[in-house]
Amino acid sequence: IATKYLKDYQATSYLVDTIDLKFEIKDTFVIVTSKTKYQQNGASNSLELAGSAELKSVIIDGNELTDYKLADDKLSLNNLSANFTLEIVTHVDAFNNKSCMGLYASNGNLFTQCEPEGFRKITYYLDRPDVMAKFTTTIIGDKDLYPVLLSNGNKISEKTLANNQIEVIWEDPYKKPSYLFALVAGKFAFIDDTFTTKSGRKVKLEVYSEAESINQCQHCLESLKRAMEWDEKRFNLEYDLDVYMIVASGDFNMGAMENKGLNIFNTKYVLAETKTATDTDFINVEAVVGHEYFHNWTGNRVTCRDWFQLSLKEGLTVFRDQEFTADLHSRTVKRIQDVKNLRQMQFTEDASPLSHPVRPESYMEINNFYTMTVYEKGAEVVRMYQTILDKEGFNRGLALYFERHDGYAVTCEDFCKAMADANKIDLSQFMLWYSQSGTPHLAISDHYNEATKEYSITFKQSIPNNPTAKAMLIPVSIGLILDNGKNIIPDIKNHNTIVRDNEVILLLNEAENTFIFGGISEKPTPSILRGFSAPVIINYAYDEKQLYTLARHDNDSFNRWEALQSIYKTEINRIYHSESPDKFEINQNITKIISELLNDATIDPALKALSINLPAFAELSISYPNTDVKKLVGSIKRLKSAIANGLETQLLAVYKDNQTVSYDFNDAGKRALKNTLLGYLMQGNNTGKSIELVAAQYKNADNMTDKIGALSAINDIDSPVRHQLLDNFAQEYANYPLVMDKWFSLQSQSQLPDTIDNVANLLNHPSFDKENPNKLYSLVRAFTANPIYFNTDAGYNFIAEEIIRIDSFNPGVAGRIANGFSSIANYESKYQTLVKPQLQKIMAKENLSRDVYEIISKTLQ
Ligand code: DPP
Ligand code: ZN
Repeated sequence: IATKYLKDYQATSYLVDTIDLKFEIKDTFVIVTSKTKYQQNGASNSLELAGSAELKSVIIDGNELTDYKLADDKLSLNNLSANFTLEIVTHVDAFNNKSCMGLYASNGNLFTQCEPEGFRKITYYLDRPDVMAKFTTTIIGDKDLYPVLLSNGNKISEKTLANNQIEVIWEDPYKKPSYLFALVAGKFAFIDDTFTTKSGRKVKLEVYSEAESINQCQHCLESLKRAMEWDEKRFNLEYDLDVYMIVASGDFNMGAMENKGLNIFNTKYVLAETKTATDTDFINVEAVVGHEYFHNWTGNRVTCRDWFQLSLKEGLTVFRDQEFTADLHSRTVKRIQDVKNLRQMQFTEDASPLSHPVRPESYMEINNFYTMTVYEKGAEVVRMYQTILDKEGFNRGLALYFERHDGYAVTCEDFCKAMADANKIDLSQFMLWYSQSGTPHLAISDHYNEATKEYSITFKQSIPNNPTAKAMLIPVSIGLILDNGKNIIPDIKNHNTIVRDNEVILLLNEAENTFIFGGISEKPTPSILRGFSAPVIINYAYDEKQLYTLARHDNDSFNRWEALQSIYKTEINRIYHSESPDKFEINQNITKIISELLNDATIDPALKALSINLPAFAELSISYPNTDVKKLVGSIKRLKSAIANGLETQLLAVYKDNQTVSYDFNDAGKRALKNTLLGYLMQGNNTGKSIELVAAQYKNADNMTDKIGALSAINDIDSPVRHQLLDNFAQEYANYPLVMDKWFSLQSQSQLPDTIDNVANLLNHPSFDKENPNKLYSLVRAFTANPIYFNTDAGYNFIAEEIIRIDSFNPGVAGRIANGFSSIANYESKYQTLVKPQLQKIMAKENLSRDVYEIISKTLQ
């Protein structure tokens, strides 16, 4: 299997002006005719087109070609003129396509997914992002089976043909790469609205879904309007077509797809209604709708030169959607959630054999690089530009980026250069964030000089799993706090610093940097990396008193949360390394500060919930080399139980205080706190009483958040109530596939000993669908995040067998599940010994996909 390299990039020998596509939907297949105008670009007169559909004919300038070369999914054409029109006919086996890539059927409707390389499953073309063309699409289908026929751009004609056929023509006036092409055909209901842009363009907004779920689409439509308004206000970016369509598909590999004017979404990110969706689902729908909408500028109007540059659009667009959520809801809560997610998912990826730079230098299968690193670390990289340049400077850079590159396919350097030029600064060292893999660590030491009243702090940067890495430009936001809790804005003596409003940002740029602050009356406590100003791990030897000072007095709300996390981590570490963990007695300062926090009426309940949430296994495991999985899971659990027992009365009182009478979305914070507390109570000694609480909450719940909260709380408890509630839930929601996904997920996460058998049996549950991506993610992939039961012989075997099964029809999903094996490299060696034969078994599968081959072979190294 060949590896592709960034350094080998070459422009194509021809470029495309226009492509006219015609789709004739037949009973068992689809005939696709593409008419493409090519023009020479350079000296070569040969052309290689990517494709894997059944090729029926090739016509150049009206003459049928018979001696073409077709091999390895490539059509080679030679001795071409400088300009020519190529007509290609293919037959696409859409109805048997289970890969959810290219043109495929889902529940009788047809959808496309072309990013990154699905277009080649439809026709033969220069299927790469730097070839941009104007698309016109004609769709012909049976009026009863396919009353709705959609494609990109504006609809220019619709007519009825003979034999109950309809023909619809769409024209997209904007040049685009093939990965943004989309087609939808089938039976749908829709809801609509309009949005008038700030320059007065009236845009039709339409959300399509199957008729039975159309009443769950309103939140999606409202979210779209909020996104359009926000992008105008925050970034001065306006929508550019007459219509914006979103169509929901129940079979979809990813979250959603930003096809020009015609987004196709996983139902998971469209449907949201209080009875069936949690508060988190509501926020996620809004965020993903925002994300895909924001791609219209960052991705579509300006796209990527090649797939190595994927983060150019994804990192930037994730940053934009994070800001959208932060502006509409709580900024601190959003930041904490994003950082938790980054630490659990991206730091672990970057500490694993699959570690790669934000801009990878090579790949076998680009589908494997839609990763946490490209997306989430990429978003942190974009956020650092804003931290260094300030919002105004960042917006100037973004404006210059669009001014220079609108309508083009560009690189991460082009983005960096726009930021640098618009602000007249040199950002060349910053580019290392795109090329160096691994999470930087900062070893920090400090010194206070009583005589001079100077405080100095020294940072040594390194990337442990990337020892040859060069020193990077790292913005570290810092504050100093005195023993009385006073936050001071220090008088800084170095050049490499930014002082703005209440913020001091130190710009680290060497292997070791020292910063000196003058006029400090006593040895202060440093509040380092405020707001998580860079995606790094800091090591500073805080003593206990300092952590409590930060947790109580830091002006930066993120770092108050962070200090509590450090307090919990210290305690978990004490349990983990204790000779007799059974005799563990909790440090009373912990229960005291949690008690204070819960009593503090000035703190938002959502933030309280996050503040008492302990760090997750995945996040902690990377700081325990050769992790003893059971011991670490047990240590976290022990701390949780100790908190529950130490504060039982108060937890119960606060639980009751946060119950709400009738559902209001704005009470989401209260629900989050209440459900977190229920989880705690369930881990305490008074199980009988807690089970009653769970049962009552489940019974009285008028929303999905509280039902799931009750089920999660009891999910690890071996009680008949757990079974009753799960059964009840399965009956009530049998007809709601997305709700059943939650049910499958809960069971695959359970810490009860029958989990493996149960998960294996659930594959045959009537509500399960062995070919549906959401189902596979919710049961099979979710199981790889169950530390206790996945990391067993039976657990590894189950996942290996599933990967082999799924690889035969959907390599994209199989690859995503295969990612689950990568974290084992960091665990005790017995786990590696156990998993090895399973990985070898996968490698031995006949016709193993590139997707799985790449991931497993790298994991085995
Ligand atoms: N480009 C999509 C997204 O992240 C993924 N296919 O929005
Ligand atoms: Zn995206």
